[in-house]
Amino acid sequence: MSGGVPSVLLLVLILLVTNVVGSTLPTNTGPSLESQTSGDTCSHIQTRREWRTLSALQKLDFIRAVKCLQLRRPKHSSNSAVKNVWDELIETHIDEAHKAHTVGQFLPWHRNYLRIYENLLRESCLYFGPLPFWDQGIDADSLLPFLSSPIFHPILGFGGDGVPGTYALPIDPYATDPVRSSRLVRERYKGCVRTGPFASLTLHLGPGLLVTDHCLTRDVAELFRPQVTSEAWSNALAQPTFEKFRLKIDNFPIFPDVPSNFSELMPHETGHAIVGGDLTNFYTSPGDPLFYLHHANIDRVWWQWQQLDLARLTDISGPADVNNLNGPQVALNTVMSFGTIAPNVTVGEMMNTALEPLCYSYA
Ligand SMILES: *[C@@H]1O[C@H](CO)[C@@H](O)[C@H](O)[C@H]1NC(C)=O
Ligand SMILES: *[C@@H]1O[C@H](CO)[C@@H](O)[C@H](O)[C@H]1NC(C)=O
Ligand SMILES: [Cu+2]
Repeated sequence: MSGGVPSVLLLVLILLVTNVVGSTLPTNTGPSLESQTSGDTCSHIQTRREWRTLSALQKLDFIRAVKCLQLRRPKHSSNSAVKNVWDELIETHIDEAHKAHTVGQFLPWHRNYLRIYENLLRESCLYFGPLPFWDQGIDADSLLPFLSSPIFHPILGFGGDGVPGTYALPIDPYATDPVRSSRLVRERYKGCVRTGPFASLTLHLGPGLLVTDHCLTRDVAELFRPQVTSEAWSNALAQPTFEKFRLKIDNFPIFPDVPSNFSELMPHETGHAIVGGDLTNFYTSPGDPLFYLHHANIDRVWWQWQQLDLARLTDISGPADVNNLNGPQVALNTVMSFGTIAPNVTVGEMMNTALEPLCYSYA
């Protein structure tokens, strides 16, 4: 290893320099998100990988790029609280939250949200490695505590738990208002993350609909381990229809039915719940960089389920409107929106990852 150290240091230096130089450039310098026609064959397929299969250099380069996004100016947001493109991604998730959860377009919406994120990493921060996912089943199946997972590593991961006593959750003046509530699960904001690359991250939106400058918070919890074991994910994969599949992945409780007993939660919510803090918030969960690794895993399981029978590449269902769960169903031509950060797409464009505009698979 000793012979490799100087070149490792050199590469880290180059990465740091590109980061600093790059941060003075305008945000959108790369090719347009929409340069290809949906449904076209891909000229290149990117493979997404589990975090622990990345090399140390790939991990460091990914973390560099994530930190770079936290310095890039917003693309089009006119909200003065939005200081950078990281905040603008969060703003998009806040604004679209009611149209993207507990509904049939939950999986396709998040598939495009990940694509937007990946494109930003590539175009604005020159990250060309694999988009990583976090297979929580590996950690949940093991006998070790979650905090010993490589995902929480202080250098080659995303830092550790919240530190008690370092964060005071603000009061939500609308806590019981079904529309304006920030949906804060108060006992899950243990404290600020004080280790790792995001120890000094300042989030400018949230938690929830509150607008406060705050640290990244967590409260890593073992309690929900059984709901993210590989068995829990396999149970979803065994479902015969999209309708059954999506309900085995995500069955987000409708406000105000936030359960005190989380044992009924599905793997999607549980992935949020095991990390705690910002990641538990309905609106502002993308403040924690782990959001994207968790959602890439959800997307991977949908991809796996689709691979089992190619007829599933057009199987979509579920209510289109969270306020009318017995109303119209989502369809391939349902349009989904992404705030100021990217153009609309249809559900149909998000079905086959082997075609434009997606062009990826999972290892
Ligand atoms: C939560 O619910 C499950 C089953 O519904 C039950 O087995 C468990 O004891 C409950 N836990 C608590 C803390 O109430
Ligand atoms: C995007 O879709 C939304 C509906 O989800 C619609 O209100 C909006 O006008 C669309 N925007 C564009 C530019 O087509
Ligand atoms: Cu979401």
